[in-house]
Order: sequence, then C-alpha cells, then structure tokens
Amino acid sequence: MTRDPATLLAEAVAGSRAALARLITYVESGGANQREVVASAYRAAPPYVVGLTGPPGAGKSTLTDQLIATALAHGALGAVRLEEVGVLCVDPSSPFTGGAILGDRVRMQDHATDERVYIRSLATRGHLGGLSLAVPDAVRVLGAVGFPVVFVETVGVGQMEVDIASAADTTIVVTNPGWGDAMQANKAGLLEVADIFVINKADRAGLAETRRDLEQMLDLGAVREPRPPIVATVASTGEGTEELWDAIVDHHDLLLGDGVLAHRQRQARADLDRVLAVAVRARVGALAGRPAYDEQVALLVAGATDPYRAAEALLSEP
Ligand SMILES: Nc1nc2c(ncn2[C@@H]2O[C@H](COP(=O)(O)OP(=O)(O)OP(=O)(O)O)[C@@H](O)[C@H]2O)c(=O)[nH]1
Ligand SMILES: [Mg+2]
Repeated sequence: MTRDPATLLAEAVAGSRAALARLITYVESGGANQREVVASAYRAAPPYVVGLTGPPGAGKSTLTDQLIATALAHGALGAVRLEEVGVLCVDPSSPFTGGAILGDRVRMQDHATDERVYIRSLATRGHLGGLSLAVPDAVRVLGAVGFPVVFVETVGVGQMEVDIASAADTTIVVTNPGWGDAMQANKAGLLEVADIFVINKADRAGLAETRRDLEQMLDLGAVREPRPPIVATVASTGEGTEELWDAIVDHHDLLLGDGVLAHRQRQARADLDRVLAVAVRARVGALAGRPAYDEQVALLVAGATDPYRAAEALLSEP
C-alpha cells in the first residue's frame, strides 16, 4: 500500500479504512508525514466533536455505543446528515500503550463490524506534544475524510483530559452515583469544560445525592449560560440515551446558531495555542540543554544572579 499522504487521503475519502488508519498513525507518530497530513486535514471543514470524559469504568464506552446507535437512527445532527460516525478512544494515563492493547478497553462490540462506524484508539508513541495534539489532528483527519460527527472518549478527570476535552464542541462529563468526592477534587476543571453532565449507572443507589451535589457545584461555580443540563442514564440498557441525544442537539444548535463565527474563532485560537504551547516547551527544553544554562544555574547557586536575569540572559542568546 502507498505511504504517500496525498494518495492515502484520496483513498480514505473514497472509503478505504486501511488508508484512514495509516493517516491517523501519521498524526499519532509525528514527523514529516504528519505535517503533510495536517496541512490537508485543516483545510477541510471540521467535524462536530462530542467529547465524553470521566473516570475509568464510568460507562463512557457503553454510553458512546448507545449514542452511535441513536445518532445513526436519527440520521442527522442539526442540518448535517449523519450517515457515518467516527470514534476516537484516548487513555492519557497510559501514554506508551499501543493501540492494540488500548483496543481491548474499547467495549463497543455492537458497532465493531458496522461499516458506518470507524472506531480507533489513540496512543502517543512518545512524540512531542503527545495526545493533546494528536487528538485534535486525528479529529480533523476524520473530518477531511467525510465523517460529520466524531465522538472522543477520554479516560480520567485530570488537567490533560480537560485539555483534550476542550478540543470538543460538546463536552459530556460522565459521572456515577456516589462520585461526589472525586468531583469536588476536580471541581474547577470540570465546571469549565462540561456542557452536559451525565450520571450514568443510574440504576445504582445514590442518584439523588449525586444530582444534588452536582446542582450545588453548579450553584457555587461561575455562572454558565445556559446552565449545563444533568442527564441520568443507564448505558447498559439504553435508558436516558434519547434525552442525552436531545441535550447534545440543543447544545449543537446553540453553538452553531448565531454564534458560529465566534465558536470557530475560539476553536482556531485553541488549535493555535496548543501548537504554540508545545513549541514553547520545546524551546525551553533546548535552552536547558545548552552550556549557558548550566552557567546560569551556577550563578544562581552562588547568589550572583536571580532567575529573571538568568532567563533574560538565556533568551537573549542567538
Ligand atoms: N449497572 C450498570 N453498569 C453499567 C452501566 N453502564 C456501563 N456499565 C458497566 O460498567 C462497566 C464499564 O463500562 P465501560 O463502558 O467500559 O466504561 P468506560 O468508562 O468506557 O471504561 P474505561 O474506558 O475502561 O475507562 C461495564 O461492565 C459496563 O457493562 C450502567 O448504566 N449500569
Ligand atoms: Mg472505555
């Protein structure tokens, strides 16, 4: 099979899943091919991204499975016809795990053989910037290939997951009954990114308490307009999935209604900031590798300079 990105893209647009898989491997691995793939991918319109994040085992994959079925049954999201759905599964806690092993965690068997559904696990393979760049890039590849909607499942509730989630258009934070404590610890980040809260495993005890905790958290947090809805689901039976889909459609209509330009600008700024942040970190790493850096460290130890002057000295070097 060809390895040329332009040819692969044409093949993937024509329906080749093998070509698509190779394109995503390129953005995952970094390097020259990555740049070429990205150059084409970002020229196409972005897909609509629904992010699901939450702790391990919260039911994100089971829920995604239900949402895929619901999405395809409705056949549209707003004005966009929906004949195919892409799914990316991300596990930032195991950055060096290969896709095959990650794939074992993907419990979306209902759609494993459905031609309308493309499911892919993403790993960093150690390249600079890692998943925070690979995820949005892979999303844009799926968009360029013709997927109008992409679901992104991310495990965890830390800062990195919040970063990845912020690349989504609609972010769903999946919780379970009794999850109040973990929620408190991550209050700020979650409040910022959640467009919809889901309390999954609503068949278990503690639903009312968790809903109350969430409502309180929303009351105390910065005022968000509109207030993120809280939807109870039982992903294993499908209960609540229609309500969740309605909430996604509402949020989609809100974002892509009158405010579409503002939304695209926010998205473009986020895309640029992510790449800038990685480039700046790389610059810091390069500076730290120079002999001049060690000299400034020695001066600091001797009390002969301060960190601001030391940084200025390093940054002013050619
Ligand atoms: N009782 C009950 N079990 C559920 C529900 N949703 C999912 N499960 C079960 O919870 C377990 C974990 O579900 P997953 O969908 O794999 O959860 P996940 O969040 O994707 O897990 P990771 O990707 O490993 O973080 C499975 O055994 C599911 O069958 C639910 O609503 N009620
Ligand atoms: Mg999962």
